[in-house]
Amino acid sequence: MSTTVTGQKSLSENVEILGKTYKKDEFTNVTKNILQKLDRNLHNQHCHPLNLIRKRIEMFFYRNYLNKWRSQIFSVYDSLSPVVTVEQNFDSLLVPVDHVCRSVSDNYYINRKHLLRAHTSAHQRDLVKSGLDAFLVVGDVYRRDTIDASHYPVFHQMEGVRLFTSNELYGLLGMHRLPQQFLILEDGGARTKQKQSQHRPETAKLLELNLKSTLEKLAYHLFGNEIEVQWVDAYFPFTHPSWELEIKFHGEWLEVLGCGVMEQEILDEAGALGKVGWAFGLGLERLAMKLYNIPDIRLFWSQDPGFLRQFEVEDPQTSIEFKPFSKCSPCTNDISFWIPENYSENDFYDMVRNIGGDLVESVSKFDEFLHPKEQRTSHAYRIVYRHMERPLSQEEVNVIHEKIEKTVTDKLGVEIR
Ligand code: FA5
Ligand code: MG
Repeated sequence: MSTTVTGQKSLSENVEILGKTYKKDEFTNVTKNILQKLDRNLHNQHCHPLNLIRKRIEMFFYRNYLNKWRSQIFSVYDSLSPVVTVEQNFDSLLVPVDHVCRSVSDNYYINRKHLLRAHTSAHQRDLVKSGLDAFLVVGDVYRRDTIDASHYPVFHQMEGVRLFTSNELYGLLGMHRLPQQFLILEDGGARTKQKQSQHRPETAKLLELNLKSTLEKLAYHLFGNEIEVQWVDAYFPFTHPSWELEIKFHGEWLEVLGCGVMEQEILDEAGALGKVGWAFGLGLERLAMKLYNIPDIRLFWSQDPGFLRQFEVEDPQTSIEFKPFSKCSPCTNDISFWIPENYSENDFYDMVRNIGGDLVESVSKFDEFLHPKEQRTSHAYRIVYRHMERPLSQEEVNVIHEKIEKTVTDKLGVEIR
């Protein structure tokens, strides 16, 4: 027997995920709690807010991007397996072998070859290879991240990719019948802050303008013209140049997507010779929080009818303002301990989430202290517990908190102060 999605613990060497068996190794760090999320498919659940918002976005791309025969150019993939190879998630996207984003402390590895995708970009290369020029991918993604109102270890992304031939791109300026190689510089010009070496400056600029205007129009389509947006320069190994889009949410800037001009090497590798393209990856929860005024990212996982019923509408374009169905007060408990040498903060966050489940609203480090004589370090964390649907008693919280103390002592080798 093996550890299955339903979580029966056993002694075996294998993990079974979505009907396939994987051999565990020293990389394996997927938890039962995380594997249970694979069955949920919130983005495909009728009338779930993540389903409504993805439909709104798809509608935007279907209506506004048509070919000369007036049929839509974008196609949508929403059921690709979240189990991907390290090659798909990182190598195919030119992520350097020693890049920190590959580490076991940031990802959910099934074994050294497989992991739960950390982003929908993991499918870019394969879909381009299959011959597509314009597509959207919707799916659940997994990251060992901090926990707060806008971060959760499982969330949903939508990836968008659009490729252009020379005529398609320069056609945007009304220029047609250009030679195909006009996009690409054969002699490889210089790579600068603004462009890749193979791209003409005009090619890079046109892609940037088309990408940014597409995403700004999408933001106005979702939120209306009053929305405040700003572009921030960014870095991704698979795009250059790259940007992030931020929107104002509750008075603060919230990053909602990353994007950029696709690295030509990826396109060439995928066989899209002579084409250039842009790509973006957006966070569906972040956009839905803004659109429906949902205050906490954990609410998306609620099965409470008080939550789900508010989104039962025929037409995804219907405007909905989420009304909190209860405001139960939180319980706050602190935990502090001396850390051992090989301590990883994300191991601690995972353990807290595993034991406390969705009762854990946030975990934050509020103190770090190096003992001058003993030369050892202590960390202090504040854990906020809150139930979304009913009040929690301090006794109930203490039981969980003590279990956390015991488990981190046993498993992480910390010493409670
Ligand atoms: C990426 O994941 C890139 N793959 C995006 C991309 C695609 C860039 C294509 C270029 C081309 P990033 O790690 O910034 O980038 O995540 C993208 C979005 O996912 C963020 O802007 C945010 O909206 C959302 N996001 C990231 N982490 C979390 C989290 N822990 N919880 C909820 N949403 C998150
Ligand atoms: Mg980012």
